[in-house]
Amino acid sequence: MPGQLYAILDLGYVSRAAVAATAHELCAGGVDLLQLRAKDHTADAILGMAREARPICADHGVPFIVNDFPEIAAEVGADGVHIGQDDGSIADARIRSGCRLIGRSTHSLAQAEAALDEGADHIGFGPLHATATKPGRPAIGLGDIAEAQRRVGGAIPIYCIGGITLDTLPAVRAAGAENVVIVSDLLQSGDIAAYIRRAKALLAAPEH
Ligand code: TZP
Ligand code: MG
Repeated sequence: MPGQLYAILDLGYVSRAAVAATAHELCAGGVDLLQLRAKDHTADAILGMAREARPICADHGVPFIVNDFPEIAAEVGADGVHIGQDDGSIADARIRSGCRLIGRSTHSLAQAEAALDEGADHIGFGPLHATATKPGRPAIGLGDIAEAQRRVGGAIPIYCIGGITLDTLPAVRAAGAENVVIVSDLLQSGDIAAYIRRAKALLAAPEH
């Protein structure tokens, strides 16, 4: 099966005014999931963006995930909410959001296994490489991807993340990754549709 491409519409790279158009480009281009992430915006502002992006994702059949805010996910009827290591339990996020998909960021094999045990529906695993999109978070490298796939990836999807580009993706795949999240390289590419085609071609190629 081809690996999945999870896009994050990150307001560090996309202006507020471009949220709807970018959501449309990402969905029409064929991403498999879309997350709204807006670290320096108020909950009210994020609710407004989520209201714009939500129906665009629905029109394209792309699951829509809200980062950090279970109540906003609930308010707009998102498919999912994504939480970090310090954002409370999966069960609590599920109750507060009412979402069918609860994702958790993980930064080690132990955290990946813990998220599975706790009932996460999918996980982010990384950052594989240091990245300006998540400053201050050390790179974990590619060495644990294959073991994470063995221990966790058979039960729930693992989305490898952090510094993935069209240039680094082949090595990430060769290290055993099935699915990836790409943020800055995709959003700054200048041609989202063409970028997605190239990324998905790499994800469809055999891993080894
Ligand atoms: N979590 C771990 S790395 C990361 C997040 C949200 C950011 C990945 O962004 P980029 O630009 O693809 O490195
Ligand atoms: Mg978070």
